Amino acid sequence: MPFELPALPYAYDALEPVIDARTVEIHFSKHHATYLKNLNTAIEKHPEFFEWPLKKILGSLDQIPEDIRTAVRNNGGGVYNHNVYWFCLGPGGGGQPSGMLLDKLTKKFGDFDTFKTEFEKAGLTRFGSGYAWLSAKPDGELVLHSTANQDSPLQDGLEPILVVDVWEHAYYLKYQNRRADYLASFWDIINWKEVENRYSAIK
Ligand code: MN3
Repeated sequence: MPFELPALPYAYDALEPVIDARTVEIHFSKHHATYLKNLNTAIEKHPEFFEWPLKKILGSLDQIPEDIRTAVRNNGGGVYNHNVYWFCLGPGGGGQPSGMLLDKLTKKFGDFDTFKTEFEKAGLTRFGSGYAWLSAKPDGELVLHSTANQDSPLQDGLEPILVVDVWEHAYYLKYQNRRADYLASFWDIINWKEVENRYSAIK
């Protein structure tokens, strides 16, 4: 069975005014959908990998046949990374996490505002296209990092908790070259409940 995209869990205009409806529509229905189409086209050459969960594929790229490995890395990452992105966001978001995640963030960064500053810096300093992530090691330790292009934390054995897409297609219609403004506004649409659930699930 080919891979499929989950339905976007809200309307295209639900992230306004932080992300405009047109950007969400193009990002989801064109960019994200194209990664999916290209992933399926690549896997069709070795259809036994349709049996593997996408997470397993991205965490074991060395087991993927060489003739499709780069296509799977780029397009499989493109599918998976955007899945995380869309589900970390939502209308009525913002504020800050609670419980164990807030506790761990405070231990790691000193306070929540310092974490925000460091996360924005990771997004701002990712040269070219990519993502900034809050990920977790298998033991729960939080890791702040960024990846290039469509590379995924799964390739490094990390579990993604929160992500911001800093490809220009994620923000250019509204923010043009002002990636810093996009990153500063991003906090208002984070669905912390979902992010907390992602973190709890690794335990
Ligand atoms: Mn994108």
